[in-house]
Amino acid sequence: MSIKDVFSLSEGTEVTIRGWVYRKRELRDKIFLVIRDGSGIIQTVVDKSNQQVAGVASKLNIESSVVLTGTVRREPRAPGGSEIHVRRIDWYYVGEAFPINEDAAKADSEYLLDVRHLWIRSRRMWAVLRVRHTVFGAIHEFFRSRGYYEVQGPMFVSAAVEGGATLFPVKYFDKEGVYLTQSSQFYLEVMIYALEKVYTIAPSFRAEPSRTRRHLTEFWHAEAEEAWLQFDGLLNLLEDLITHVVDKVLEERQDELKLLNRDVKVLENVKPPFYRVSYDEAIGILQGKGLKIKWGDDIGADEERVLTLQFDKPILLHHFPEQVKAFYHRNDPAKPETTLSVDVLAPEGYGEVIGGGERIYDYEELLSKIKRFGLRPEDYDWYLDLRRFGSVPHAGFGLGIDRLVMWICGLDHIRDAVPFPRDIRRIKP
Ligand code: NSS
Repeated sequence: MSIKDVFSLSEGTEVTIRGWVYRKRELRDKIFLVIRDGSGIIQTVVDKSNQQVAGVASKLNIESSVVLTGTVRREPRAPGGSEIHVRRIDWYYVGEAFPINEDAAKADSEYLLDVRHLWIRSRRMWAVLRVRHTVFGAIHEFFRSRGYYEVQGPMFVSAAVEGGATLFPVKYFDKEGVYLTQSSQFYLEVMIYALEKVYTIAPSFRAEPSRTRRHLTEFWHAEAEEAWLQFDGLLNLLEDLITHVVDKVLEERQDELKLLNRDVKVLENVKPPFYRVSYDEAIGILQGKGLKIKWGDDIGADEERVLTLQFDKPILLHHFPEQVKAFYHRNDPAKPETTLSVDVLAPEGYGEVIGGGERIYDYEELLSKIKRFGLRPEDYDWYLDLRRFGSVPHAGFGLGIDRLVMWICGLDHIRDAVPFPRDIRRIKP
């Protein structure tokens, strides 16, 4: 049975559990084995008077696998208030001495990345993976309950969505100009003409040349696109999505957040409305804080950090200047030097987790912006086609799921939000 279910059983019940040795302590007359499985951990006790069982127990290493049978005892000093008195060890695999000591390991994050295939078994990774599971589920649930269709775009593509600098070229038979996708957005824009409201959860790839706390070369991207959706509707949608995901994690993952030492107060505060701050206002706030930034500059990680520390909830930062946002963003007719764009910034210094906005739907407007940005219209021929046949106003966004998990779990580095992080130096394990 699952370890987590043992705690609700009454004293004396016989149980069989399967798992791995998490801690081991040997006294004169007893051996304590803390056993973990996918659901949790429990203390078990082997009495040395049972020589056969004690003989096996003393051979077991940290991370040896074991199936054991025993009786449940209430024990206030044991974690969770119950322990198992072992009667039999039904099966075991001793293996070699485990190379990671959890406490010592915390000091060396590069080493932990080298042995990520083993570090996955740590309580920390266990907790993060379970939060991640809930986050992915909550995103699907949110979109499906609101009538969005799940769709899939290709990963091999022929043009940039987010600028050429971070495109990954792929060797694709004898073809030139094949890349890994930076975003499924353009394909989602295609699919709204069949389904109106669509979303996808897929990897996106960016050739990020530097290692930062919040960039990976491969990340998980939740993207949505909706016909007829306009800017205000988009802002409301983003608030609702983030709120739903955070609520779900608070509902299902209290134990995991505690294990990660996450202060949940900030998460409990995540309710609409979020703060709506225009780019112009943000520049004013940042200048007031003494930062050297002027209108037209991009707002990077450092500026986002300063900004988010002023607020106790996520920020919807909107109306970026044309030059800091990709070409497909629709310029605001009321203020054409700016775009109908929005980034969602997570509080506590975390910063951008979502980028989105209204798209240009007019053919001539898109063509002239592609040219103004120095791009080649022929690279975007099918994307332009969408504006030739029954184009509609529409909007959408992309959510970096790993960044969201990083913030929800309160992690220092995005690498710890992902089971197998990929960055410029790391492609293994
Ligand atoms: O570049 S974005 O801001 N926007 C897009 O890709 C749009 N084409 C999405 C859309 O509208 N459908 O990326 C969106 C989010 C961003 O806010 C981050 O949270 C995340 O994707 N992102 C990343 N996460 C991890 N690592 C890297 N390198 C990364 N780049 C973006």
